[in-house]
Amino acid sequence: MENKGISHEEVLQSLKKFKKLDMTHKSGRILGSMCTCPHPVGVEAYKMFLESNLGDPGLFKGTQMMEDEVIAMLGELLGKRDVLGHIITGGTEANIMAMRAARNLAQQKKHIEKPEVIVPTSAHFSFKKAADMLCLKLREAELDGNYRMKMGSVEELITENTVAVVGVAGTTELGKIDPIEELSELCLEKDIYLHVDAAFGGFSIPFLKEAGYDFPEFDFRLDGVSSITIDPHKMGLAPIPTGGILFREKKYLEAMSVETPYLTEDRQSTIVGTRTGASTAATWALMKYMGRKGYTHVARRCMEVTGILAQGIRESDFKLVTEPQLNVVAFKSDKMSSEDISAKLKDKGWAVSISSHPRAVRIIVMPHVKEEHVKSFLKDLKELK
Ligand code: 0PR
Repeated sequence: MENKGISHEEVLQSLKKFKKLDMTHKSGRILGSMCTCPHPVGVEAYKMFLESNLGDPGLFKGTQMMEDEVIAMLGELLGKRDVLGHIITGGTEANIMAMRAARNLAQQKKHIEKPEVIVPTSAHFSFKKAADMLCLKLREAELDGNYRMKMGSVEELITENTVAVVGVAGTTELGKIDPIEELSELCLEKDIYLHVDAAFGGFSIPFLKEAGYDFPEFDFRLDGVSSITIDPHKMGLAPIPTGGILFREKKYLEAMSVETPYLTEDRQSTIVGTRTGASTAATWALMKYMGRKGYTHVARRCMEVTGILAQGIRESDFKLVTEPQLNVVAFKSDKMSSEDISAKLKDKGWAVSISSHPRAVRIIVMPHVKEEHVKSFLKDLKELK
């Protein structure tokens, strides 16, 4: 750092140089991301609350009121208005919080030497971080032919050390929805905590159901579901970082709360201490502004563009690895590896990603990916040699 600062103008000039190196969602070229262009209404709300800290909520009573309202709105969307929870940094933090609550609650009932958590092999890698931090053993349940958690495999993995089962509603790699109804019944019968990771699907499945799409139940309408991750910074159009964690009852938050001397609240359950209120403001503003109708329109449009992309793949030399259930399309080729396809597409300016189970090129049709982008992408894809 220099002794004397540079001028405002010079700072801006330099920032623009960095910015030029970044890709933008708006270009339609980012095809492997679960984030998207943040909606301007959310950005405006975010900017208004930059100094608000939900880590000390007594100082920011308005923001706290908004968080309470957002949690109730999210709960209502997911089948139970009187849930408890927080707006946090994203799906990773939400999943860590859920695993921490599950472990602590189980430990309150009886001492478990090495607590275990059952996740599908398709679970997001945030569960590996959670397991490492919380000293949990991850046990991976197999998937069926449709890449959904196999119930028989879950049942086989349950032991007296199982503290939680995780199901995913909108898997990271293929956008699949695990059989949450069956998981809920099983977990109720065995008295095991069930967490649903709907980081991706939470802001689209309920709206698509309203629009007539056929999806199974996956939320608090199922009595066995204890907690749900839902990320406003994915299909909710909120700026990064904005995640959500919801719990069915207060006891889950209490199981991991610590005393917070000298703050305006007595106890805190979140992992992050100083916590931005801007994410809460953005989510509040967007849910009010978009309404069910607005989000239904966005989710339905993504599915329509997904349909166009999937049809284009079917008509090409490439093969879909599975029929899309949400707005994720994965495909491969008999002639080229997925790495080669990705590298060649990169040369043409497209940023796709590669899934690992199975190895395939993976595209997430987020709201910034429009029909014209998909058509131009398919043209480039068909010309690959
Ligand atoms: N749960 C699920 C089902 C997810 O898909 C993700 C992230 C998480 C939890 C973790 O959420 P955070 O990343 O908010 O902590 N899924 C994407 C992924 O890992 C995130 C992503 C977003 C990746 C944008 C790339 C990108 O450009 O693929």
